Amino acid sequence: FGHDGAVVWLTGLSGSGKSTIARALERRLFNRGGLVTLLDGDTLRAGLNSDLGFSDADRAENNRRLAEVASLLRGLGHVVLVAAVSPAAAARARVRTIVGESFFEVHVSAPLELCEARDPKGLYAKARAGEIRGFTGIDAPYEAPTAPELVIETDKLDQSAAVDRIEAMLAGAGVF
Ligand code: GGZ
Repeated sequence: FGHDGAVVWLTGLSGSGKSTIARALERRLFNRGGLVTLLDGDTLRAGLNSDLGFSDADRAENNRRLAEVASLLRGLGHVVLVAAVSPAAAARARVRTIVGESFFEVHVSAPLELCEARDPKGLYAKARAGEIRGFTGIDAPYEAPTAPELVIETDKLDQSAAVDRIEAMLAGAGVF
């Protein structure tokens, strides 16, 4: 029935707009009758991934678990939206392998200065003050994707245009 499953993996800096875009896309696909699930890295850290911190190994494990859950749901026909910083190229390559088919990597991109100016949770300020160590973009690396299926520049596109682009990508691939 309906549509095939897919995994849309949104990667980008904290404050780049991943969660906002994912929530808007979730609503849009749901309103079109889609079976859609949002897995937000930050939210799942409260439960499934509550044993994990922000070391490279823990982030890789966090990303692996998100990919495994996304893959299960994709198999049930869901369009799964994953929003996670996922800063390491190697961890994202593993994620792509775990999911296999119908995987779409979307780089939600904005200049660090803009993410830092947005600072929705005040985390950049804490990182600058040295209260948080190993914060992505400040004193931990973000390895930008080299061959993502899509790049969304949130300093240039508003939320609705960003969601349009992702919908068009899925439509172009015959997913939904
Ligand atoms: C990056 C951190 C950190 C550190 C806490 N580095 O903007 P947010 O708040 O809501 O999203 C960030 C979230 C990152 O969790 P993920 O599971 O997406 O990350 S990863 O894929 O790297 O495992 C941020 C908050 O948690 N946060 N400390 N040190 N982001």
